[in-house]
Parts: sequence; structure tokens; C-alpha cells
Amino acid sequence: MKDWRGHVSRLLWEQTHRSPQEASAAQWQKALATAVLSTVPPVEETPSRCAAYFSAEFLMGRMIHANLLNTGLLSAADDLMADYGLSLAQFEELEDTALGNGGLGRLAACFLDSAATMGIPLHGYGIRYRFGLFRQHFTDGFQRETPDDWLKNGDPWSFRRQEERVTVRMGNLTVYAVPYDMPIIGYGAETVNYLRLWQAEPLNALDWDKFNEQKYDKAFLAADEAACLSAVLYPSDSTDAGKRLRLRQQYFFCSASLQDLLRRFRRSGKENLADWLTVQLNDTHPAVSILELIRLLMEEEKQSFDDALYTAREVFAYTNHTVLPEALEKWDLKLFCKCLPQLKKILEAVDCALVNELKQRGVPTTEWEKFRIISDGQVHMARLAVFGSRAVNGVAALHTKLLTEKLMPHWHALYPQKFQNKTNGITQRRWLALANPALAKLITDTIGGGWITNLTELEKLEPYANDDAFCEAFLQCRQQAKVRLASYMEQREGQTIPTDRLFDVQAKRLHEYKRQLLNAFSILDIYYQIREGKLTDFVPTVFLFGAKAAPSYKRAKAIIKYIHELAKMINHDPTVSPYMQVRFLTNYDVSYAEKLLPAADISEQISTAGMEASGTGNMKMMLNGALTLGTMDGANVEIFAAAGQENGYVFGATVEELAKKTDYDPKSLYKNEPRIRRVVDSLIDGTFSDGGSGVFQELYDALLKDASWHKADQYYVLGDLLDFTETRLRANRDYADRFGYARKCIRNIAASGRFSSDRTVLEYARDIWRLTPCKEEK
Ligand code: 26Q
Repeated sequence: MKDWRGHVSRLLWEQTHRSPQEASAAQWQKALATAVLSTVPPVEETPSRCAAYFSAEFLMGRMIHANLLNTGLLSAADDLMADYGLSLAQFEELEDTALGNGGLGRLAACFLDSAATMGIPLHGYGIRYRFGLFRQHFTDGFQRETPDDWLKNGDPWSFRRQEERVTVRMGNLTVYAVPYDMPIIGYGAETVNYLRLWQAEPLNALDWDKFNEQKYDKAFLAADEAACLSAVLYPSDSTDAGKRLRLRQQYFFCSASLQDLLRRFRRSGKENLADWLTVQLNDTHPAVSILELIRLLMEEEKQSFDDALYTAREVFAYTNHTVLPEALEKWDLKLFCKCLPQLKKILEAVDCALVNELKQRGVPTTEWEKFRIISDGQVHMARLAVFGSRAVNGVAALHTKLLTEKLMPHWHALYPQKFQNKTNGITQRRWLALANPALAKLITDTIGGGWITNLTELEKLEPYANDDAFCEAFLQCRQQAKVRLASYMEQREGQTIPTDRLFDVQAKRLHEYKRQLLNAFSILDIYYQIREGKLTDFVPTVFLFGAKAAPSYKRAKAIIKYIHELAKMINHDPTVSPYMQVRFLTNYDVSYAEKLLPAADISEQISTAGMEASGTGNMKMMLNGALTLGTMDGANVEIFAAAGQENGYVFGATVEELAKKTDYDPKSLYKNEPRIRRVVDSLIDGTFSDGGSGVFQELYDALLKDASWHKADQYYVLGDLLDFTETRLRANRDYADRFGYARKCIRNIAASGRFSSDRTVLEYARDIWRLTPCKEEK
């Protein structure tokens, strides 16, 4: 280890000509990255069989701490920096790698960590966006966005592989796809996989003739058009329907990735592509791959269409992440064919093959339209993905049930064997070992360190729920996490929070179905009750929100403004602010989550039942011992089942109940329930100001007035409001018994083993990728 330290110091000097004391965080990171990467074995080329994870998003966060942990160099690096009066916390000033929006992108990152740790050859393929998810700030409570210049301090974890570039053609635009490889180091560093992200570059960086004609703007035009392809991540996590550039982005990385994999396949000496490779499609974003693989097999391998289609249907597997109809990708057929003319014939042929199969299997012609990939002048990507894949999975038990029974019952009837469930998971290396060092140490001191690679070991904590000394130690860890968050907020926001309170946390993308507005209304309801002296035993609480809204999502932005107004009123009310504080964190990202989630006492998971496919923040908070306050939705159902309902707080209408409420009338609730009326009226009675923008009136109308395209309060905010507040107040009262509450927290931790992404990727490997981990399970 002495050597390693000398190595780092030498690197620092060679790379920067700065002494360790003078070197910046970015320079230290680069030296450490070089040193870390030099210790790990190379990626195994062409293994006997592998899987590729195609995803438009990889939300990696910061890699420095994770890579130091996984190579066993974390404390060595910490000691080294300490010698110069520095610490690993220094790296907090560096940018996150935020090439993703939210859950789906972070899931991809967790899977890569888990697969490498479990010895599964799974490689990531995606886009090297020049700008990741926008940075958020607020002016007068309104969200503003600025570009995320994540590369400004360099990218020391990736290698440019110029020699492995490929060309991609889209109509009359042809570009290079240049790969950047980030080694993915498993815990213990026995397995190294790769994440290959493609950057679009022009065939000619400069039009020489135009330049010499002094037409300077024209001289760079073609180059700019190419660079545009991988320039920005679309900041919407539902639809950004019909955007031509988005389709081009998808095709760009899919074509490049498939060309790359075919090249590797040829080197492998294997005969049959499907024997060597499974491609997992992370939602429909990369589903155009199905058509592109067929095209490549026909053109490059001279296969017949039928053979190529057969191969594609053996190679691909599709993960669905949503049942919301508006979030299912569809492309205008004309736009699709104009953008990707080389796929037109193949698209039609695949649609035709589908029809033949329907015919063959005796599906009545009247049913065909529901299946057709081309229908209504649109290309239905989910249909293409289901038809073109060997396996289709949902991401939580309830979600898979809704997928097969409600969203795609006809497909399920046709291919019952294709459908499976793979409940999501999270990596405990990042979300416990790194994010909550105090708790991680307590757990390891108590039951040993096996949980790092086998999370079900946490079951051994169960008996300690009744051990007062352990409860006390747990509560101290929770306290430390709160103090840590408070000082981090001081640093990021210039404002802190009191730490001697209950922390109630809702952190996730802003969406109507996630119901941040329900949370806000309930806080306001409680506020009024306290003011009126009706609630005298309320345990002082800090309500924390972290959320970004898609820039074009007006209502989501209105809700952000509303929460800011609510916070302003409550925090400035001297009679109530000792009991309640409301904070909206600025620019919630992976690094913020690492500080926030370990500090939560209550994990808010309050989506309208049936709408959240899984959720993964719920798992992160459970793992750190928060109690879930949630609906019977997504993975909450499995969380409550694992921990026991008595160790959490369930509320709200269930999927079945909602299905029966066809006559739901929010207006009568509004009329008959004064508490509901009072909070809803705050939108329009002058309690809060939307700065004259009219956005609060629009929220009000969405709750009470039927619009032409959907019914009033379609997320059942008012319907669940009273039950939610009641349940939340019960949790608040329970919290007063510190040890009683801690016991429940510990039982949650003990039951969280199932929610490791190690378990999830092992299931994918066994049931879909047909891969056996290449090392012994630890
Ligand atoms: C689609 C078309 C055009 C532009 C953007 C998009 C787009 C981008 C991102 C659509 C969806 C997303 C991301 C979706 C997402 O994050 N879904 C979440 O996935 C998690 C992992 O499975 C689940 O836990 C969450 O429940 C689900 O909401």
C-alpha cells in the first residue's frame, strides 16, 4: 500500500506539476482515478456468453468513492489525503455524472455495479451526452434550468477508443460514433465490465472549401449537426413525444452498439448470435435496435429476413417501466420513415410477420389492430418490443400483474411464457456502505461485513430490534446522518435545518401521479390544525422535498412553485415554525440523495395506486431504516410484505378500489369536507401567490373541472387526502416513542435484503440472460 501512495503522489506531480497541497479536487481525482484503474484487471474480451444493457440513460453519480470502495482503496486514499490536511469529502465539489433523468437511469447504474460484483458479464451501452440532466435553481420559487456541463473538469474514468469508432447513417446524415469506455469495477475488483457510451462526431470537422471561401458559419455547419446528436439528454422522464432528434439519438446509439457487438461476436468464433448474446432493452427507448439488428444481419451477414427476425427475437429482452398510456413511445410513421429510411422496409416486414403469426395462432382479425406495430399512422414501440423479444418483464410484482392483466392482456394471452417479473433493486455498496458510513459500521460490528455482497445477511439484525443498546446506537447513527445532511445543505444552499426533528422526505422526479401536491396539501392541513390549537402533541418535523420537473411540464412546475409558497408561509410563521419546517432542496441529484436518504425517518411513497411501476428511492430509504408511509403501489407492496405492515404506514385507495370508483366526484368532496376545501382554496383565495402567472388556477381546475381529455383529479389527490393526513399523524405520534420507533426502523433494515440489485441481476442472469455468475457466490 506504501507503493500505491507513492504512485498517487507521483501521478499528481506528473499530471499537474502541483504539490499535493496545491492540487485541486479535480486534479486529485484524476491522479486517484489513474492509480485505481491501473490496479484492476482488463475487461475480458469476448467471453463465452454475455449480456448487453441498452439504455438511453445511465445515472452514475460520482464514481470516485464507489471505485475506491470496490478496489479496497478507500481508506488508503482517505489516509493519504489526510496527510495533506485534505479529505475524500473534497470531491463533493465535483460534478455528478447525471446522464439520466431518474429511476430508470439510476437502475441501470445499480445493475452495472451489481453485475460486476456478482461476476456477471453485463456491459452497458448508451450515449455520451455532452450535457446531462439540467441543473435546477429557483428564482422566487419558480424552477429555472441551466445546462449541466459535467465534463468541465474532465472525465478521468473513461477511455476514448478512437480506433473502435463506427459510422452511423440516418437518411442523408452520416456521423461517426466514437466510443468512450468506463471500466465498471465489481466489489473486490475480480470482475471488470465496461460501460460504452457513444459520442457523435462529424465525418469532417471542417468544410475546408467553405472556410477558404470565408463562409465561416457554413464551414462548421455539418460538424454542428453531428455533434447535436449526442449533445443533450432529453430532460423529460415521461413523454417528449415525436421529437425527431430523440429518435435519431436512439437510432444512433443502437446502431453503433449493435455494430460493435457484431464485431465482437465475429471475433468470438461462435456461430449463433443468440448463443453468445442477450440484449436487455431498458424500456422502449432502444427498441429500434430490433429493426436495426435485422438490417445489419441481412446486409452484413447476408441472412434472409426470416432468419434475421428469428435471431432478433432470440437476442432481445424488454423491460417495461410504465403502465401510463401517455408514457408509451409512439412515433409518427412518416417522421419515422423520413428519419430512418433504411428501416422502412424492415419495419413493414416485421409488422407483416406479426400479422402472419396472429393468423397462424388463430387470433380473430377483429383483434389485430391492438397488436399492429404500425397502426393509425404511428409506430408503436412497446408492441415492437414485445413482438421482437424473447422475454418481457415488469419491475415489481404489482406492476407485472398490471402489465399482463391490464396493459397487455392480449399479448400475455398470446405469449404467456414471455412475461416475467423482476422486482427492482439498489446497490447496497453505494446506498449503505458509502452513503451511511456510521450505520454501515454499526451493522458490520454487529453481524459482520457479509451484507456488502449478500444483503440478506441483514436478517441477522432482526433480534437486535429488541436490544436497547443497539436501538440507542442506531438512533445515534440516524442523528449523525441528519447532522451530515444539515451541514451539506449549509454548503449547497447556504441555509441549514434543525436536526432535532423528525425528517419526513419525499425525493423523486416531480410528477402528478407521484402526488407531491397531496403531500403539500396535507402539510397545509396540519399547519391549520396546529394554528387552531387542535393538534397539541405534534412532534416537530422537517418536511423535505427534492424534485426536478421536466422543463416543459407546466403543472409540475406549478407544484414546485406552490411548495415554495407553502414553505415561505410556514417557515415564517413564528407560532407554527417551531413545529414544522418545509424545505425544497435545490438541484436534487445522486450526490444529494446520498446525504438525504440516510437522514429520513419517514419515506414518502404516495403515488396513486397502480401508477408507480416500482420506485427505488423507497428501497434506498428502507435500507437506511426509514419507515415507509405509502400507498399499495409498485414495490411498496413488497416492502410492506417484507417488513410487516405494522412496521410501516399504509394508506389510500388500492388498485382494486380505484377501479371500482368510476363515479369519483372530487367536487362533492370539496363541497362536503371543509378541510379539503380549505387547502384546495389556497390555490385561488390569495393565501399564496403564483406571481400572476395563473398556474395555481390551472392546478385548481385540474382538480375540480373535467377537461376534455381526462377527468378531474385523475390522480385521486382529494380522495386520499384525509386518510393520508390521518396516517401521517399516526406515524408522527409513534415517533414520540423513540425506542418503539427505532425498533420498527431496525426491522425494516433487517427485511431489506431482497431489495439488493445483486438479487435482481442474479434473477435476470438466471431467467433471461442465461448466464451463470463466473465466480462463486459469496
Ligand atoms: C420518452 C420519450 C421521449 C423523451 C423521454 C422519454 C422518457 C425518458 C425517461 C421516458 C421515461 C423515462 C424514465 C422513466 C423512469 O425513470 N421510470 C421509472 O423507472 C424506475 C425503474 O424501473 C421505476 O422504479 C419507476 O417506478 C419508474 O417511474
